[in-house]
Amino acid sequence: MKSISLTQFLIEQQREGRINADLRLLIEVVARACKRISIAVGKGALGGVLGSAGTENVQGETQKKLDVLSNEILLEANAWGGHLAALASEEMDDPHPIPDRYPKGEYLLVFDPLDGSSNIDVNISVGTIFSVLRCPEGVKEPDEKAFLQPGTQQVAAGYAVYGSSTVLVLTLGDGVYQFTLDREQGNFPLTHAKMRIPEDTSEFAINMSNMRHWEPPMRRYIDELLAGKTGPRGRDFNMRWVASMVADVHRILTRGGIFIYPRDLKDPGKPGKLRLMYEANPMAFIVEQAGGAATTGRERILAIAPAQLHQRVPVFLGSKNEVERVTAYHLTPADRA
Ligand code: P6P
Repeated sequence: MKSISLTQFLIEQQREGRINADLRLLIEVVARACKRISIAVGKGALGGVLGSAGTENVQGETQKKLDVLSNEILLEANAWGGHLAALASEEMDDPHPIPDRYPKGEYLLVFDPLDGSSNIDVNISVGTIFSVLRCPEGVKEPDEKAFLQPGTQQVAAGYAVYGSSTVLVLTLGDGVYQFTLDREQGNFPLTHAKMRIPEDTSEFAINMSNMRHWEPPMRRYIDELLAGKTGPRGRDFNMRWVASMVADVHRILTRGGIFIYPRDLKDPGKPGKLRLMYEANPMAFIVEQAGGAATTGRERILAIAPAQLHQRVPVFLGSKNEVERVTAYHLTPADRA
C-alpha cells in the first residue's frame, strides 16, 4: 500500500484539528532543514565539513563544522515563515530572535542541531533533536525565561537520525510516527505509525566507563543486569552504547531497551551530561507517547520545572518496567535497599 507523505499526514492532522497551519508549517520547515543537514552529513569527507570549527559552544565543547552548519541551516529555514517567536539551540548561549523584517508567530523551537557530533568523523549515526513550545501570552520579545516551561507543555517533539537511512520521528501528542527520507523524491513517506516500546527488555544502554562514579542504586541495578540468569533477574541482558543519543533512543523506540545517562559523583555540581530542554524533554515526550517511561531516576522528566536553558539532568528512559524498577531503587532508602 502506498504510504502517505509527511505533508499529507500533517494536512490530515490539521483537518482533524490537532494542529494549526503555523505548527504544520513549522514541522514541514524543520523536516526540510533535516533533509539539508542529512545531505551535508552524507557527504562526509567529500563535503569539506568534517573536523573542528575551532570554536566552543556554551557547554564549553569544541564545535564541529557540521554543528555550526546544522545550526545555521535550522536558523535560516525558520526565520521567514512567521510561525516562530524565537529559537534556542545547544549551540547558542542565548535565545535567537526572529529578524524584525519577518512576522513573529506563537511557537518557540528549541533544538540540538547535531547530537552525537563527536561521532561524525568516524561515520557513526548522528541526528537532530527538536522540541516545540508555545510562546507565553503577551511575550513579544521571548528571552530565556519564555523557554523555561516543563516538558508537559511541549506541543510537538521529534528527531532525525542520519544513519543508513534518514528517518524523522515525530509526536504531536497523539502517538509516535516515523517517516523515512526518499532521496529520489525528496519527501518523507510515513513508514511506521503509532510506534510502541515493549514494556520489558533485555537490552541496556549506558557508558560503563563511568561505573566507579555512580550512586549506589545505579551500581545495584547494573550489577543485577550483569549477573544475568545467575542473579536476581533470572535472565541474561545485552548491552549497546552508540554514544549518540538519537541512535540509542531510536533503537529503543524500535525494539525496546533502557537508555541511561545517570548523575555521577565525579562532578557533583553536574547532575548528569544530557540537557533537559533539547535532549531529555523531547526524547521523554516521544518515549512516553510510545508507552515507555522517562525519569531522572527520582522524578518524571516531563514534570521538571526548568531553571536554566542549558541545564543538565540524569536520564533513564525506555521500556516502562525497567525504568520504573531502576527509579524505585533510587527512591528506596539505602537502609532498605
Ligand atoms: P559519552 C553526545 O555527545 C551525547 O550528548 C549524547 O548524544 C550521547 O548519548 C552522550 O553524549 C554520550 O556521552 O560520555 O558516552 O561520550
